[in-house]
Amino acid sequence: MSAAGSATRGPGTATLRPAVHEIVLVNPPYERIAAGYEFVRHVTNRSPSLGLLHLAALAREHGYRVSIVESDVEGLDERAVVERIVAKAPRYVGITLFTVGVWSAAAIARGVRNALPGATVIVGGPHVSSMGRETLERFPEFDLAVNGEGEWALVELLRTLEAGGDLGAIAGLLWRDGDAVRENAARPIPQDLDDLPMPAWDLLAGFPDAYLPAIYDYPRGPVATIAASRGCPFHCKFCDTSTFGARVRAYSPARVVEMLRHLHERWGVRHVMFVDDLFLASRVRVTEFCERLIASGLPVTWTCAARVDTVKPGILALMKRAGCWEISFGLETGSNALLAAMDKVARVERSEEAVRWTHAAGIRTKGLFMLGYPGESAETIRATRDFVRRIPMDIMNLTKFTPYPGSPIYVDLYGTKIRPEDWRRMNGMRFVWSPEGLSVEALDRAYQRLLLAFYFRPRVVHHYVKLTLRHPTHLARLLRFVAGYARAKARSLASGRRGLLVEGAESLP
Ligand code: B12
Ligand code: SF4
Repeated sequence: MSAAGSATRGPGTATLRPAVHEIVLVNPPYERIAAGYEFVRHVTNRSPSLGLLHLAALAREHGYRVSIVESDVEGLDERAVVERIVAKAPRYVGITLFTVGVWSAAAIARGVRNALPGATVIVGGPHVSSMGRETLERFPEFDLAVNGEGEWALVELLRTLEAGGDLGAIAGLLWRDGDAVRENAARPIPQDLDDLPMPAWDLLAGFPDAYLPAIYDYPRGPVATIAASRGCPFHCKFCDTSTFGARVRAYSPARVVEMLRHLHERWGVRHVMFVDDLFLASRVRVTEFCERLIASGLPVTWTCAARVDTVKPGILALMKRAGCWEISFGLETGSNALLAAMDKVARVERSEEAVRWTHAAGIRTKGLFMLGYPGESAETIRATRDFVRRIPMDIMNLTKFTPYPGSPIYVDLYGTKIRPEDWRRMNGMRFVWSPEGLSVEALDRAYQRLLLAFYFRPRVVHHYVKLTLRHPTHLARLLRFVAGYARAKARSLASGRRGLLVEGAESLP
């Protein structure tokens, strides 16, 4: 099948190609902050899509003109994103897809297609890696989809499109052949990450200041993210590992330090968040990284995520010396029965030991928990509450259990049945499913109570007061949040409304 026949449409194509080599990469809007609650933005996470930064860097290196639209950070809704794209009249539009963003991405693609019938819309990202075929079948707005890691696939695809070559020959591609969706063989997994250029941070509007993580999740800005490795060999049942697969591959420690140096010297970055699934997959690599970072003298702190069974006092002490500020652990629950049901290897006792060791090393700990996993009950919720109150953890992150496509539990719960109507609700902040014996309402109440049980204690409050005073950036964000809340409250009182929600605000099913 030739590229010209399948991926481009309409007779007007040739005249609507003012910039043949331009691609606009889009992180669609995800935030569904109801009108009236906009002040919440002052404290939420504004990290960019690292995937788009990687794609942009390699495409640029191959001669394409690339721009990036970070919708939420730039405050753009779907209509504004379409206007931004149309103004550039690109030949290609690439959209990154999380499950929760599919509908929004489809609305953007529709708008682009209407205004620029010659443009080709390509999608990729975690949702495509698990639901590529279903997504193309359901959303005719998307022309092409790339499965898995996208850097080399995108460059090959753009070249093939321009040469009118054979789409059937591009590994990892899903494409349309008349009414049928064809899925090519998977791409060999790239082994050497050092081959990749540095992420194209210079293409982000307002980088680095506009891209702060959530309040209290970093000591001081500016902040940037890096994925120093890809892949995870474990199979926790709630986790979608379809993009990077089971084999862990990593940048060399020297290259990671080079990235930190670039971020610090070029952009003044003072804190880096490593977003690897398993930063501590290799103790040898992390040891070398820490030693190199210490030797470099760079004044940069960092955070990472680790499994509880990969930390030991020795490596923690070294990480602390190298500037590690916080480690996130997937603790999930205080119930061993639930940990077993999730196919987690570690048990509560090991989690507790890891948190204590990390705390003793002087590194903050963030516990990632979920509520509502199959098997959750009043008893397991109590066990989690007791657990979070007894361990010396600093931040508790509680998500509402969501069976993401691509995770083994999705198949257990839904079989092979696709539930696209749930996709747009899958942001980890809504229960789209509840275990037997517990209603969504009961889970919502338990959710509030668990967070209060952890945070409203003298030790934790004292910790946050200290943190706020030591790092005034948080104080500034907090004050903007409080001022925004006060303004919203005053407006709602003045208009005779009882709540902050502005009428007509979007509500999801
Ligand atoms: C950092 C991170 C975040 C950050 C930044 C998100 C972002 N926009 O990138 C924050 C904290 C904001 C976040 C939030 C959420 N996240 Co998150 N996040 C991650 C994490 C840990 C790393 C992502 C990353 O940077 N990877 C490295 C880069 C290089 O990879 P990448 O972005 O996937 O891009 C590559 C490919 O996907 C592909 N690609 C991507 N886009 C495109 C586009 C085109 C056109 C092409 C051709 C290719 C392509 O090529 C890229 C380069 O190889 C992943 C876990 C993981 N292993 O990926 C979870 C993960 C992506 N998150 C997940 C989820 C569920 C969420 C939330 C919905 C809920 C939650 N858990 O908090 C929210 C809300 C989403 C949102 N955007 O607001 C799931 C996604 C599952 C799904 N099917 O949707 C993941 C996979 C975790 C998991 N294992 O379950 N997340
Ligand atoms: S939760 Fe962490 S350890 Fe488990 S499969 Fe996902 S990335 Fe790997």
